[in-house]
Amino acid sequence: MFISDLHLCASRPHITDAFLKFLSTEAKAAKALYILGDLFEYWAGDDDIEDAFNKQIIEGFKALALSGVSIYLMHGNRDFLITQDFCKAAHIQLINDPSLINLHGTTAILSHGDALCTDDVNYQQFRTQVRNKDWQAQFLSQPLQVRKDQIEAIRLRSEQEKSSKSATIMDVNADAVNHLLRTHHYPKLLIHGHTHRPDEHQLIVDGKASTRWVLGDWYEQGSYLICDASGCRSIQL
Ligand code: LP5
Ligand code: MN
Repeated sequence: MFISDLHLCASRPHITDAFLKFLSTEAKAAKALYILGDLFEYWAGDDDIEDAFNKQIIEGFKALALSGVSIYLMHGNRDFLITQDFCKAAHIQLINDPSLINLHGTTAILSHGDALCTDDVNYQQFRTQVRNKDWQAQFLSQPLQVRKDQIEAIRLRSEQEKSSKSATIMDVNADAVNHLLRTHHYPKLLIHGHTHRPDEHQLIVDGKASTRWVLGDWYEQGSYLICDASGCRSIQL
């Protein structure tokens, strides 16, 4: 099963409830659960695992993992500061963006998707800055509340800037998608989130067919992609 863009936070309790229910019911049937980024509305650092809301989520994952489901997490643009303390507590394995997996004999490439939005030049500059390890070390050296306040300021700025960006600029760039598929020897499947435009796109790159699955967000309602031996399909909760 594949999910992304849950944007979990204490101020959306109905989504938290839906997600915890998903972990204790549907997700138990999976061999593996892949979370392709933006699990949290934002993540300010692993010293926040003591927070009561975060603890609840960690316990949900732990119970699922102990029931025998492998859980994999990829960073999104909002929670790339998640590291081993969170993952160990939640019994989750952190995976790289992008990652290649064997899905019932078919190669799939997994990504959050933000790196494919290359037309969004301002965002890509911001991304380069905040993904820099030295920048992150300096940011994380500040007290938790100072970090949260700075993130709130960035969130405000991001929302302001997004309101003047076109939908096309904020979608994946076709050349970036083709380049990703080409450099990874044309996997049959690309699964990503980030754009909040759930869909199934058929592509031909250099004469080779691929399917690009875009996962939905969990703002209003949960959804997941399930891939079994007969193929992939999207399920609404
Ligand atoms: O997330 P989404 O889909 O709403 O929007 C993204 C891009 N925005 C972001 C910002 C996040 O939403 C909020 C912050 C996450 C916290 C990360 C934690 C650690 C970082 C700490 C920073 C202090 O990712 C948005 C894209 C959109 O996707 C579609 O792809 O358009 O990008 C923006 O709007 C970014 C602006 O274009 C550029 C912002 C420049 C800010 C410059 C200040 C940098 C100095 C930081 C020092 C405190
Ligand atoms: Mn995102």
